[in-house]
Amino acid sequence: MGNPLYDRLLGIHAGKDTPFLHLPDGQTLTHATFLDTAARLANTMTGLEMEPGDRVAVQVEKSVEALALYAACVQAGLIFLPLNTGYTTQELSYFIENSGASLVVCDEANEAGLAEIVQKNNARLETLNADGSGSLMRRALGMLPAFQPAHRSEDDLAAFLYTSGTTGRSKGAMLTQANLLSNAETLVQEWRFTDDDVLLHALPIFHTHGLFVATNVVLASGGSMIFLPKFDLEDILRLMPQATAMMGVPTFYTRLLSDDRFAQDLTQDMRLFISGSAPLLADTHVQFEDRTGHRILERYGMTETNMNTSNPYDGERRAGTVGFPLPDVELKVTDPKTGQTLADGEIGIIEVRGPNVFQGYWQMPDKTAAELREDGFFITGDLGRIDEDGYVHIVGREKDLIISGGYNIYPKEIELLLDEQPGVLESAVIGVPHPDFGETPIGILVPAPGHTPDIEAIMGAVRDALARFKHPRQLILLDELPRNTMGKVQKNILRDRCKDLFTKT
Ligand code: MLC
Ligand code: AMP
Repeated sequence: MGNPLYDRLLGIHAGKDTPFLHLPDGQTLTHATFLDTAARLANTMTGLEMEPGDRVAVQVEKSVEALALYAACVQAGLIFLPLNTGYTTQELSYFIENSGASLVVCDEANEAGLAEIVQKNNARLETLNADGSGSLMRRALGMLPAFQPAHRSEDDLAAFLYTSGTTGRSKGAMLTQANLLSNAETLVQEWRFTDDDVLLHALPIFHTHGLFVATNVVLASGGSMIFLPKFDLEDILRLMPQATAMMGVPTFYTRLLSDDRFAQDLTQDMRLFISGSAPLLADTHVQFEDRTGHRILERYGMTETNMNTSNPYDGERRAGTVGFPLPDVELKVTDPKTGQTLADGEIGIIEVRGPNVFQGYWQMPDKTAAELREDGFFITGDLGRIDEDGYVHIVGREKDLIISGGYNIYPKEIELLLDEQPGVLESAVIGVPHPDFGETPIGILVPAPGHTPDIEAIMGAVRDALARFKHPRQLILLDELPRNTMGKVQKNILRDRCKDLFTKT
């Protein structure tokens, strides 16, 4: 009997009074206390007749209990499905229905809105609030703080993470225990994490970065984390002297640099700053080194693959590159049309293969086949090249994707909504440079003949349907969209015209 993910990330800490979570109020929770909460939650869920392989959809604020819920799912063999707290009820309906989740956990404030859809899907609804209150923990407190982990193999699924697609439909990326475990253990080695490390954790825990990269690496190494509800500049400046490492999206670094109080004295006990999820501008890398003496280590990953590449810990961390493929990851650059491998230096699509690569999209064999080759290579949709020293450069994206502050936005999803608004003939959503979020979406609307679309009403429809981070920051009317001879909208022309909307000083 065994459960590798539990055994190697959680079980190794059983009964240990070593620190795991330092909270902003100064309180510290030990590994043992954390595992007690996880065991109580695992008992709660099995008591609710959840069985290994069942899905648990979770949309809750970041909290110790929310993290323990992930650990509980690992322990009980349940598939953890974390969801962005910004998603609207409309968006959640799709995830609940598509995943066939048997348990949905939400904040009490969203309970009424979700009740109908949960009932329609024969699921169960429990609540968990930011302060740990709610029906789930009420049940858990009456449970035993010990749980015999469910038997699981490395090939069993551990998590579904939904990621949008170019058609506008979200796809559930299926990740096994081996996918998560292999990557966490590789990263511990690559980034030299030990039980002396204290990670400043300000990322959300509903994505690969904050959940699997940050949390699993700390669990695998036996270190601890300063567990913050979100990125708050004041908290970060106050707590950095107590940390040894931080993982963040580029916005974390630009926000730190925008504050004069952020200087060398705050970073002298830090050994590592890691950036990923979106391109880090070479300029940010250089400014950061000038200010602190530290070179940010940039790495590259995806929901479907966990981490693929990393700049070296010891060697040169090269600005504007994402480093080398991780030791157990194969990476090639291929011709988008033929799929043939290109010579180093040539630009093409990045493909990756390794124990980190997911199993496919839940119940979407066609989409899986389109992106995951039979030989195991995953077609990332990122455009890149490998330079003469072996460093991987990401030079753009073949997929139509906008990354805002580390959150992915697929224009198609917004365009489908804009197209159906009164007075709109068609639309195009593009990403334009933004000083804080890196990129931000804007919408171009072509009015139907003889109509003037009501921009306020359209923004109202957007607000009802889509999470805040996906809202176009501006809607612009245009007589027609530029198209090439094949009739394809030339978004590059639109991007060029609008590139200074938010960055001109
Ligand atoms: C918040 N808002 C955003 C936003 N985050 N809008 C666009 N893009 C975002 N990323 C909204 C808020 O709802 C708010 O709306 C307004 O923008 C301003 O909020 P803020 O207070 O300035 O934002 P903040 O809460 O500080 O969040 C910004 C952030 C956060 C960058 C700190 O988004 C964040 O932690 N991002 C990390 C995302 C992440 O972990 N990605 C990893 C994906 S995994 P209003 O109503 O006030 O206007 C992956 C694989 C890999 O990509 O390689 O890692
Ligand atoms: P997600 O689907 O949210 O996991 O986002 C994955 C995408 O983020 C990748 O396909 C890349 O386009 C992008 N990404 C992640 N890390 C980096 C990085 N260091 N530089 C540039 N893009 C990145």
